[in-house]
Amino acid sequence: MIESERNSLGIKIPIVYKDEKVAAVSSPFIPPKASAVPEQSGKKPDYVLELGSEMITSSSHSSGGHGGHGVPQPSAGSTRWTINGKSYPDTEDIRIKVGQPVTVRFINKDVQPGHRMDHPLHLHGTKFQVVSLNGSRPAREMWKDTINVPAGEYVDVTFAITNPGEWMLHCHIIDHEDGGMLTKIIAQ
Ligand SMILES: [Cu+2]
Repeated sequence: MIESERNSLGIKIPIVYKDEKVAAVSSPFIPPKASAVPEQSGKKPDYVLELGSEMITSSSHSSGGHGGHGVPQPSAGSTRWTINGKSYPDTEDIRIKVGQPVTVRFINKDVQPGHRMDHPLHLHGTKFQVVSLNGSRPAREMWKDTINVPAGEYVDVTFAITNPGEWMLHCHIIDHEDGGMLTKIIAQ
């Protein structure tokens, strides 16, 4: 920002330098209270979602047809991105009860030679606790709404949805999302 713009906004920040030694002070950061979902670490997942992809051939394209959903059909030679082998809108909904904690495992099986792909999974409507990275508990309590699932690895997350409705769960890479790596979580 140039000086005149700064003046027009009325911003004045005086910076005074002093040639003095200042004693080190401890950080005012206070770690938040633990809010882990109880009994989730080490629990078997309620849902397992395998992430993958598949090259669309002209035959798979012509046989696929789910027109009427308003979803643009991918063309032959492009990639279909999948959850448990299916692309949205054919992916299976996850139906859960409002307020009930569920654990979902994302397994990234997108490991074909020359096509290893990470998938950053993003959940709408709530945050989730990361309870396992490849079967190991994270070193600290970890809450996110997006978690990268590296090729060949798996991640378990636990969440409870407090607002009823349909919430999207999808890869945050737009091509992957548009190509079908999306499902709905229906909380009732
Ligand atoms: Cu992806």
